Amino acid sequence: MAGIRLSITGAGSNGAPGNGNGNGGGKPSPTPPATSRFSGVITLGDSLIDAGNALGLAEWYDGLPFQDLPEGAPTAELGYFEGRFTNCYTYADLVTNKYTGKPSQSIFPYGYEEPTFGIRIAPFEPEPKDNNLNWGYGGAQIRGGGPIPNLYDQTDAMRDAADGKYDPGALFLITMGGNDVRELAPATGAVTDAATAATRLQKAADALLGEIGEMVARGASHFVITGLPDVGLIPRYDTDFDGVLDPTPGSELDRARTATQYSQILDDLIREQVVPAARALGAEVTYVPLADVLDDQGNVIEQGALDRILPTLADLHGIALQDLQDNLLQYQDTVFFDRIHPTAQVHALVGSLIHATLEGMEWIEGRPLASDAIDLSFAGSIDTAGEVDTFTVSLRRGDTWTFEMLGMSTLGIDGSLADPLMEILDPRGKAISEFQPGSGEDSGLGFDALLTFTAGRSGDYAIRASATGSLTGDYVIHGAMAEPVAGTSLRLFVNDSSLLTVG
Ligand SMILES: [Ca+2]
Ligand SMILES: [Ca+2]
Ligand SMILES: [Ca+2]
Repeated sequence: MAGIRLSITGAGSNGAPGNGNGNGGGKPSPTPPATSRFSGVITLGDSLIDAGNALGLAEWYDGLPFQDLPEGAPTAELGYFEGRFTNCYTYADLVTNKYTGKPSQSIFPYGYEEPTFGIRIAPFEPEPKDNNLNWGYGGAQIRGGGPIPNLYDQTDAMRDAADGKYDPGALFLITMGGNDVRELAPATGAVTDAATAATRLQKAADALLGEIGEMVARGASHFVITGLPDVGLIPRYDTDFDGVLDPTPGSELDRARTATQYSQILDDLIREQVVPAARALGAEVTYVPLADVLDDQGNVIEQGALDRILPTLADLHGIALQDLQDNLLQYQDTVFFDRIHPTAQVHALVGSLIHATLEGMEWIEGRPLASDAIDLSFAGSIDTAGEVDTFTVSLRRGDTWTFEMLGMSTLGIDGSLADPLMEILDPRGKAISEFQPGSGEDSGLGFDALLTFTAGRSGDYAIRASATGSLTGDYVIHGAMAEPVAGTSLRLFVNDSSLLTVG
């Protein structure tokens, strides 16, 4: 921005009055949030939320070819992140981290029963007792069989670990059903006819309600249930990789449309039957649709999470929204990490929507600062849980500044911090609490932070950059002054561990 004179006067600690945290950095003290609505977050489901169970299972099977697992094994060699079916944390991890200060934690091999004989493979494994357990497996169905634990198997193991009693203060997050649909409308192999599929999907919905009912009877009282994704959108339906769903009868387009139709049937059953019935049992249930909710005429009556984040993805990738919506298969890399699963960026964006919905807060998606508006930028990294990086800027009273701390939600780069946290101390060392509307730790895109405030006095302000919970990763901070004022000067102090660029 023209008219701003920057002078970088040094690095390291500074003499700002009342600011004893000038050089920040390197104090690992991850703490759960001081006030959390939930005492824990327990996850059940499939590859969208798996935190490493399917990978553990694939490695245990050893001789079993990985392709026998419906999803394939999410190994690090293929770019998957710590057993997730994506390149960083999932939305379940990020919601769990909000409430417990930790991402979701896999439980394999606890409770896993070898399917041929029904014998537990790790009978002496201690019962996991943490408040962030994840029982989900990639490839899992609500009702299906096979070597992958379905919902019954997952709840059986969970019940054993909890000695039959669930924490009434915990949140139970459930994402399931996509694989039940995929089995009925696979990309290759026999497609199940509509009447049979309807019966099977009704049984899946009934099974889901049955398990939730048992969980409620055992003390569970808070649930967040995601609707089904539109399974027909997954690029795998383009089996010949030509970027087009071939329209010949019975071929790719037919299968994808059938998968969309079956997804919608199960989604409707969950929303219209399972959720109200669970509420009638006394449970507090938050339902977050992933795909659009349609009426009988096919009109959208509620946008699903994917449609709500597509404008962001379109903006970030410089694609017209309509073009992206109409040609998702061609632009699949904007949404999908592999040919089935979303990117970690999509997970972060969706996670922030789920979190805002749970909190009953407005979901604020402030766009990043335009590059020509940025007056200064820092890049840094939270390398250990609990680390805080501090940057000091000298501001003049009356000037209005926006600072944004960007991570996975905006940058979408492997290794990006998935939930940045930023605090600003005034020249007296007091945390600023008065920000303009639209400011907050998650007010940027997804979980990225965006704070706009007017400097109440002239002097050195400390920007304290950290992560929510125990996350680590890379970030950038940008600052922009609302209106250029001739003659404004700005001093920057940066701790040694960070890079500084001034633009
Ligand atoms: Ca094709
Ligand atoms: Ca946001
Ligand atoms: Ca945040």
